[in-house]
Amino acid sequence: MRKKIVAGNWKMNNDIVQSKALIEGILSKKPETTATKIVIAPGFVNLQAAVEQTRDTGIIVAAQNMHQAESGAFTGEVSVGMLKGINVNTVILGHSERRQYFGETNSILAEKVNTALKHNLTVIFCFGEELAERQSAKHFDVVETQLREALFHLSESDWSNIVLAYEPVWAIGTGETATPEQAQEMHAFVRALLRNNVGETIAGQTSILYGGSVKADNAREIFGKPDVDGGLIGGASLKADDFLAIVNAME
Ligand code: G2H
Repeated sequence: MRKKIVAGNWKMNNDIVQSKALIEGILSKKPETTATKIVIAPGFVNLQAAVEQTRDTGIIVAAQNMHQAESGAFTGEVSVGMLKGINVNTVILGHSERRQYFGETNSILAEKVNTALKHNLTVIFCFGEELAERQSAKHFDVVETQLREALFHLSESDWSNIVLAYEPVWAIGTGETATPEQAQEMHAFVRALLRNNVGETIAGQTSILYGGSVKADNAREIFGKPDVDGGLIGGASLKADDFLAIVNAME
């Protein structure tokens, strides 16, 4: 059975006061038990407080990035050991904003994934095509290259710590969402890629999330598709009610 996951990527939003208030809002209204794993990804400086605030609640706290080196002269960066030291065991890697604004390539991401897995982190790995690539019908090739270059060297056991998140760049923060059919088509393509390149077991077990302008009013239809196992939510994860409505849409 694949895990159902709804993850909130807060991006560069929420200071410590806002972060605590948002978590409080989520905790006060979240269903007691849920089949869906709830993940939140606050900014680095708010992670430790978030881990403490969510202890024993079932909510998983993730980082939005980490450096590929284990330590060293990389001013301003955050290492895997720093995350592990505060009990952050999940990291988002490869978000299109990291690729676009911070020059993260598939090969850098392969290194980041290796470092994260070496230290037993779970990786939420983002990928997705840009608008021009979809318009020129290159989206399947682009996605295949992103996955092949960053992930297809992994062993079968490594894959148990990988969650995939398909985020078409043209749908991120734009208000434009892929149709449920477009999401399903790409998720099915990715699952077939996994089947052919990694194996049937991994293809059947790997959760593939959709991300890109998911909102309370479109989540149910997208999540209803057979190869969509949840969502990576940006803007709509910044209000507890909106985020929880999306979690409920997964149930
Ligand atoms: C895509 C998504 C979360 P938004 O980046 O990763 O953001 O839901 O705001 O499009």
